Amino acid sequence: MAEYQLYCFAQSGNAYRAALMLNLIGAKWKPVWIDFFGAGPQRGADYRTSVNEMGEVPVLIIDGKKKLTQSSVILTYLARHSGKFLPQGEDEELEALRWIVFDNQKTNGFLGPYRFLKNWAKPAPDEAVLRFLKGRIDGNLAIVNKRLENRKWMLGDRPTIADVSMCAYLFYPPEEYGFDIRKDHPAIAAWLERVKALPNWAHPYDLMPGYPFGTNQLNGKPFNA
Ligand SMILES: N[C@@H](CCC(=O)N[C@@H](CS)C(=O)NCC(=O)O)C(=O)O
Repeated sequence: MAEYQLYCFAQSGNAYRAALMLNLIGAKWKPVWIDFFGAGPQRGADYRTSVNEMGEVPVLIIDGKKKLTQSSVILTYLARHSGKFLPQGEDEELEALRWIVFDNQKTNGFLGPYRFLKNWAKPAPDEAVLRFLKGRIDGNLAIVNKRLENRKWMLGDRPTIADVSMCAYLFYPPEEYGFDIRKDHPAIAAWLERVKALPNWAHPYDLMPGYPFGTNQLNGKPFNA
């Protein structure tokens, strides 16, 4: 089986999609810690030339040769190559893509910036900005909750990459948001329990270095690259 390296950091839900998928398919992989909040290499010219021209994580390196970026692309590649969490047939593929795009833009696309502004942005954000984002988050999560009221998984009766993508920011602690997604959206809460029960599931802070904040530790334990 291929060996993988994943450029990531603990607080990144976008990177968590890839880290979780690697774990769920039982891949041999190692995180490469990006000091996103400190030195911020992703903003430098070097990173953009030699790692990712988009200046982002996640970046997946396959067997030291092939490189992929964008969590949706990484999930698609890993599903195709492992045969796991793979949507079957054109209709399911398109349906998975539809929810992954919705997720990237509307659910995690708002949750990510909201959580960043609330916890780490300097200077602190304007309350009106947070209120606007929270309104969008509530509306968009309600759409996902409704979808899950009569389905076990995003596409139906089997977990796929649409689930791995959608859960990206939802396992981070409620204290980091200042609201409890599970309490507000019961169908999402039940689905998150199903995701959590998948073999090899792990919390973002146990998969990617950078927690506690400001360290390169793996959830309080030394991390050896
Ligand atoms: N659509 C991308 C989003 C990736 C993304 O925005 N990653 C953030 C970290 S969570 C990043 O690297 N941002 C670069 C920066 O803000 O400097 C994906 O799904 O991979």
